[in-house]
Amino acid sequence: MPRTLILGVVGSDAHVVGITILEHALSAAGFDVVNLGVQTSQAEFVDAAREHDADAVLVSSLYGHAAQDCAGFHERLAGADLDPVTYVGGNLAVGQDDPEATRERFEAMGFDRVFDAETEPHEAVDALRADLDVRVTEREPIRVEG
Ligand code: B12
Repeated sequence: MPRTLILGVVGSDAHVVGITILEHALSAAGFDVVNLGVQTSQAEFVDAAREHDADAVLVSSLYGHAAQDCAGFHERLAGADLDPVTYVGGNLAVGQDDPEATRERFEAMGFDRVFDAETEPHEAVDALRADLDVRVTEREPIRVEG
């Protein structure tokens, strides 16, 4: 069964390039990706997670206001009786922040994993495969008869 992911940029943030690249990488890796695009509200993430019975919700934020935009997000998911794996990634704080402090802050908010702006798409793919217990099967070599 393919795993279903909800992906979007939260709040008023309009940076679209990162999630577009992530969408392609995750789809190519075999996930069903619902890309909500930019300027997505918490309510839209939660509605999509419910509608698609999502296994994971991936929140992106680049403009530095992720903490405000994500406040209460997990309470909202719990209120809808949903408990997907949640990731947040991008440029999560304003300016030159301490990456470790930022990670701890977002983990304390309930995110299962926190990714910085240096994240390569394959890192998200690897983390999801581990967290969602996706087994990658080697393809059988193509045999040519005769
Ligand atoms: C292009 C750009 C814009 C464009 C966006 C065009 C568009 N529609 O996408 C425009 C000009 C509109 C813009 C506007 C603004 N921008 Co701008 N922008 C950038 C810029 C130069 C590149 C972003 C980008 O496309 N990167 C390429 C992609 C591939 O990388 P990425 O977005 O980082 O995504 C990767 C990773 O972060 C990660 N990732 C991202 N999200 C997630 C989520 C998960 C779950 C995971 C696993 C991984 C992950 O994976 C992605 C793929 O590898 C960055 C600086 C920079 N070099 O990053 C500033 C930058 C993000 N912008 C910034 C700012 C401040 C703004 C504005 C607020 C400026 C202003 N005062 O108006 C506005 C905000 C407008 C808005 N409402 O969003 C700041 C943010 C500062 C901060 N966080 O402290 C930056 C860092 C520039 C800077 N150094 O100051 N911006």
